[in-house]
Formats: sequence, structure tokens, C-alpha cells
Amino acid sequence: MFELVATKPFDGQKPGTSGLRKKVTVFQQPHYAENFIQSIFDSLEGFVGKSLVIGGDGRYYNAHVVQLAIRMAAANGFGKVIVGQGGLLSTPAASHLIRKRGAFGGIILSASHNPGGPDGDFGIKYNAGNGGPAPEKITDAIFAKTKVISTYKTLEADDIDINTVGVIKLANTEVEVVDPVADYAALMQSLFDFDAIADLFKSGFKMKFDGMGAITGPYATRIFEGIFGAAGTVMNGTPLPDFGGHHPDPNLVHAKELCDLVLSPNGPAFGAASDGDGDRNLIIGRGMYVTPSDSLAIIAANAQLAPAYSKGIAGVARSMPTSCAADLVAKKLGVPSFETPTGWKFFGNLLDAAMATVCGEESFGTGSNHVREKDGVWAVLMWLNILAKRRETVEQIVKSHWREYGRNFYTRHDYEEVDLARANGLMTRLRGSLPGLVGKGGIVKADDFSYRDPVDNSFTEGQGIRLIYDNGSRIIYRLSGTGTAGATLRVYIEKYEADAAKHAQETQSALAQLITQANGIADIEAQTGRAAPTVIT
Ligand code: VG1
Ligand code: CO
Repeated sequence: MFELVATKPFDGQKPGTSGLRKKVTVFQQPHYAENFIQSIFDSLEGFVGKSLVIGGDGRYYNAHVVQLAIRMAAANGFGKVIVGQGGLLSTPAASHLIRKRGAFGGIILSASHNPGGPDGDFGIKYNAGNGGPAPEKITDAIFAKTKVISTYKTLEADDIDINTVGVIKLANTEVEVVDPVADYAALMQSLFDFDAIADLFKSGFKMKFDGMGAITGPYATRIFEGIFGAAGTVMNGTPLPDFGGHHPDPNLVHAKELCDLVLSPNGPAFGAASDGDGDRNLIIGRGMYVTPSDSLAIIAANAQLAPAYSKGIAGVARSMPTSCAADLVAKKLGVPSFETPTGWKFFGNLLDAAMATVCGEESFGTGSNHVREKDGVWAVLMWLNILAKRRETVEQIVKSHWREYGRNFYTRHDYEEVDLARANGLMTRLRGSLPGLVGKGGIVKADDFSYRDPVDNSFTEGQGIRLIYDNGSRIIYRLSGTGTAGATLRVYIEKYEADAAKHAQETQSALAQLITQANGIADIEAQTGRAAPTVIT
């Protein structure tokens, strides 16, 4: 019944910021997904007889890869596979399930915020026993295995029924199909004051949540509409293989329908959205969009309003390009703040060691020590908990935060699908110009960010070019590690403003001077052929 299939290595199966992401058509090549999954197993030790969690965001090709992953897990000797019903699990729910069941690890099928459908993207990611994305040590080992693979192990067996909750035997392996939402909803209930939130809704508070045709629909429907009784809250709540044509990236551009609604004068008081795999969040109040960096800082400052964090937080961690707003909160709370490279995998050690409790990224990612992934619905519930306790509007909460701490004006300009060679050329040229930039126009530091993990001492370099000014302003350039076509140049721009009288400025105009400098220093138009960014957040 076990089958050893001969195969040859594929080029480029290198995990990026968050797993291996490629066009669906690339994954559809015979043996492509199998090679990567076998390489994951080949880089791990000691899993025979143990459990593996498998699930994905429901995008096109999910159903196919879930089945082959189950067969391969069984053939490779896992004693148990825990799979979400219908092959579905949001990324944070998968992280929770790994931890709750003491699984050896998990395979998450997702390309997250990347578009789906037959012409869209697909992805595979391995999470370790702590529930978090595999650290670089493991992803490097997986990549090394993909270069030498010659066979993979599978079973000769038909697809099994994963649409019904229950247990199925596949060869020597037990496959348990679980409700993808139940455990996660129970975890949320243990963290937040659900009674206070339900009361908020009873008082007439209105919210819209945009599932963007992706994985969070069932989670949001069960929690917001089911538990809180807020009927009519969820829009685009059914996960679809092509996300209903949505680009499930919860930002002002792709969640426009939601934002227009909430920003309108008679709109709901609160709006939120999540991405393809449920780990990102967009927070917007009537008349007030909250930047992810501000959201992280506000959550850190108010976390003690939620039962699970009532004794305070141990520390705050943010990715390097995320604004420094959270650092100011940590300082006031008297707890440490950490600055890590981009990607949630770098928070894992800090969370495991209880050095940080709340973490966040400027890319709409916020989370805590409750799982080892960022968590979209968690962030929305945290905001609801804060709103329920403070009984102020989102706008009032944000503005009073700025009055207390000052405002970190912040924007990110993305230049998508730039020619790869030109993008690399821009970065190389920029790197070469760094020594000459110090001392010019107030720049006090110009470097390529590197990070030494304080827990395991691992070292990572080349994580983004930063220009730091004497007044704390920052310009950061890096190339995306999640795209599947050409290169995406990300330019992050930040300026601190202590004076409350200047907090009302529009973001792009407040940052205009720095934006011009950012474009000029990297010579973006000449180097990329692009006169303007494709997405501004
Ligand atoms: C992007 C974000 C990063 C995030 C990563 C995965 O990576 O910038 O902050 O951790 O996506 O998020 P990059 O390399 O493209 O900048 V998700 O929700 O796509 O898993
Ligand atoms: Co995601």
C-alpha cells in the first residue's frame, strides 16, 4: 500500500517570508507539491507515531493538496492527522490546534493575502510544535532537501471524506476531522470579556466585518453573529476558492467596499476585515482608519482591559519596518520592546520565552502569546473589548493615544511586479551608497538591518535598508518575500510628531518631504521605471 515515487528536484522551492508561495500553475506541475511536503518531512526528526495538523484557507487547489498531504503524512509514519473539516483552518486556528493537541507540527496551505483562483497563488507552510512558523534553521533545511530529493512516500488510496467531523483510519494512521472554528472560538472566549462585548452590541453598537470571501467568514459568523448576536455584521462571509474575485488583502485599497461604508457619515461605528488565511486585520472606526502600527501601540497600552492580559504584558515586539509607536508605550509601561526582522517566525522565541506578550507588524498583523501566529479575529476582539470597556469611539481612542504619546505618521508605498533585475539593482546601488548618506540632510544612521535573536543567538542579515534621521524619522526599503511575480519594492516612511496641534494633518502630506527624499535617494523612478507606487497603505 505504501508507495515510493521517483521524482526530481525543482528549482526555487525556497520558503520566503512565510512559506513557499508560487502561482497555482507552478504547484500544478506533477510532483511539485509532493516534493516540497516530502522535503518538510525529510528535514524533521522524531515524528513517527506523532500528530500532524493539516488545514488551509480554502483557496483553489486547497482541496487537492489537503488530500495528498494526508496520504503523505500517513505514508511517512505520522500516527495521527488532525484536519479541519472541508480542509479548512485559519492560520491562527491551526496554530492553536497544534498547541492544544500537542501535535508535532502542522502544514498550512495558504498564500495568505495573495490572490487566489486558478490564475492566482498557492502556498505551503510548515509550523513547528510551538504552533509557530518554522524558524529559518528549519526552512533552510527544507530548501536544502528540495535540491536533492529523489523520491517521496505516499499511499495508494482514494481521497477520504473530510467533510464530516469524525475519525477515519487510513493505513496505520488515524485521521481526525475537526470543526475548524470550535476550539478557536473557545480560546477567544477565554481571553476576552465576551459579556462586556455582547452588552456593547446590545446597546446599539454597529459593526461590519469583511471576510473578503476567504477563511475568516465562518469564524466571524460564529463569534460576532452567533455568540454576540450581532446579526448582519459579516459581509463576504463564505470562503470561496477564488475568494469571490476579491483580493483578500485587508487594506484601504482592497477592502474599499468596507472602508467606504464605515467612513461614510451614517456608517457603522466600527469596521474590520481579515485576509485570505485569517491572520491579518484591518481596523477602522467611523471617520478614522487605524494604521496597523498605531493599532499595535493602542492594543499594548490597553491590553489590561482584557481578562487574559489584566496583569499586564511582559513586553512588546514589532517588526523593524513597523512604526516606533509601540516602543513609546512599552517605555511608559516599563517593559522591554523588541525590533525583529519582517515575518512572524521571528517573534516565536520571544513569545516562547515570555519576553514579549504582544507583537505586531505594519502589514496588518497583530497578535499575542495566545498562539504563535498573528491573528486577525483576535485583534478585532481586542478592539471590541477595548471599545466595550472604554465606551469611547475609535476616533476618540486614537486621538487620545496620540495626545498622550505623540503621533507616528506612517505610510508604506509598494511598487508591485517590478522587474526583478531592476529591483535587485536598486537595492544593490542603495546598499553601496549607505556610507555616503550619513551626515546628509539629518541622516544619522544608514544600514542594512540585521538581527541577533536574544534567545537562541541565531543571526539574520540583509533584512532591509534603513535611513534614520536625527529627529527619529525613518525611511526603510526592502523587497517582499511573499510575491510570486517579479519583485515588490516596499518603502516605509515614518515621522514622529509630538505636537498635538499638528496631529490632524493628512498622512501623505505630513510625510510629503520624506516621501520625496525616499524617492530621490533610491532614484526609484529611474531604477524601476515606475513614477508612482501601486499600493499605498
Ligand atoms: C509580508 C509582510 C510581512 C508579513 C508577511 C506574511 O511579507 O510585509 O510583514 O509577515 O507578508 O504575512 P513581505 O516579505 O511580502 O513584505 V501573510 O498574512 O501574507 O502570511
Ligand atoms: Co495572512
